[in-house]
Amino acid sequence: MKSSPHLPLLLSLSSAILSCSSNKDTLQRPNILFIMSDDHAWQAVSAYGGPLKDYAPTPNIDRIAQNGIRFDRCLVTNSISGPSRAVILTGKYSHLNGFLSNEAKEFDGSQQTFPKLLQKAGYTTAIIGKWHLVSNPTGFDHWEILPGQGQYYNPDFITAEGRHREEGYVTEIITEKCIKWLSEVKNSGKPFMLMMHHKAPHREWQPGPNELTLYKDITFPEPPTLFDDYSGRGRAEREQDMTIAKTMRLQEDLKLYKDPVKGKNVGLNRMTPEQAAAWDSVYNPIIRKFYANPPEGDELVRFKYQRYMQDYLACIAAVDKSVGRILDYLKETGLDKNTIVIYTSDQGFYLGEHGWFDKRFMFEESYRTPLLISWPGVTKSGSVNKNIVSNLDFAETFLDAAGVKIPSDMQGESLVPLLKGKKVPGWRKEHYYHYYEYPAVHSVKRHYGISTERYKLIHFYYDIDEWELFDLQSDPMEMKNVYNDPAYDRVKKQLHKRLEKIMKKYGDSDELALSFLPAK
Ligand code: SGN
Ligand code: CA
Repeated sequence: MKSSPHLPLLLSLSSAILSCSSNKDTLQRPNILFIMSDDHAWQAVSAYGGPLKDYAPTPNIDRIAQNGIRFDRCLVTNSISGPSRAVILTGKYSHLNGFLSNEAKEFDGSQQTFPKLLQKAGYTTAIIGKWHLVSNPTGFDHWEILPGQGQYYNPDFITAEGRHREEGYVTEIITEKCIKWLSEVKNSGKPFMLMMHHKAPHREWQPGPNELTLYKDITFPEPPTLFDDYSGRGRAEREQDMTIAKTMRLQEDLKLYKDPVKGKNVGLNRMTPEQAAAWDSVYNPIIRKFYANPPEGDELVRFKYQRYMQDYLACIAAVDKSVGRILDYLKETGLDKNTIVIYTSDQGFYLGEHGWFDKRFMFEESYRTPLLISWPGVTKSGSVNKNIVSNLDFAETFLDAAGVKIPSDMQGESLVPLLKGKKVPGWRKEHYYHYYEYPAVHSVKRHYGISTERYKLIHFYYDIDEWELFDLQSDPMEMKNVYNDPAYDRVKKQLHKRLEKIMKKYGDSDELALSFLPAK
């Protein structure tokens, strides 16, 4: 007997209806487009204002803020890629989801995640782009991921069928793949949840063919703490390995290969001859100029900062175009009317503040991540939210928006009431952080801590056992540890108590942290 051609559609519809509280809800459940880039500092999103906005605006990403809400204090629980992704998927802190650092063996894909729960509730789900969790994705009807960090030019992708290379620039390829997938599922009768995960603007900041010349002659404003000497703080700040001055490499990072003529330029081994020619036509003159009269000392740091910004921001320009392209697609197809769009990054990043690049520390530049959300008919255009929110909240937010029951073991809070513009009495007044990756690249020592609106108490435990306390009101750039200042005794005591309480709340403790370590 031949089955009806409509059978798959009917089946998926009925399963969606069964798993939801009412037929009406099912038909109106919103699509979710989650766009996440890698290492995109909020200082480099023009919707957040700040000095870079006039030099390197992000008009398309800003469209999400114009249509919806800009969250001004979205804090990550562990400022590093794999762990951040695991937290987003599970709605649980690293010590519970098991992916503590980028060096973790693999993400346990058998555990509960929000994509699985959405899938069960009738959503079609996909992830396209950076994954960084080693094991293959679970809970997705479709996945095409970059291996590890991925490559900028002619990247490899891993799918259920295996690994293959594609020609082109990674940001553009991911965008086209996402649009193709949307076009395939948009009439399926099911709501979708798509995670579009860009590799850019991750180190080594290789701009795409269409942005190579964008900022090459621009001089960007320097951050006031570019020449921070870390006085007034402890060993953790002094002993890291992430300064523009010492750590940033002239060749791989800044593309200043000494002998460009011999074809040693970055990425050449993956580039087509045409891509390499376009690359060299931009970089070779820069290289020649640099080695003809190489700057030294502070001037070299200034030069490196400018080169860094030129490439980093050019990578972001491609991400911004990607966001524009996908927003336009939603509009053209009418999907925009019922799609929640989220823009965020796996963490923040230093753009020369404290003399640094990279992330990891519980200081605002890397602890805070951009978060813009629009939800037609729900979010008020151009609104701003100043509550402490977190990537811990994403899973619950998406489940709540989809009308799916939130499991009691998830640890975040649904942002849906905030998206509706409600004042939520009793909203969290503090946030817990825990970073584990040490010894490792960039040498940022292990630490945990608590942040309130005004204060931050940080414990660099185990490796050095040092405490730091910052008053964000009198010291927004976090230049002075006041832990031993008697004027802060009362605050310090209170924060210690609150830290103890919040660790208990989330099931973390010194003992647990130490149990993850090899014996000393
Ligand atoms: C690579 C980078 C580091 C970066 C980590 C983690 N070095 O090792 O600078 O901190 O990734 O980044 S590179 O020379 O290979 O680019 S993360 O965003 O994936 O956590
Ligand atoms: Ca990252």
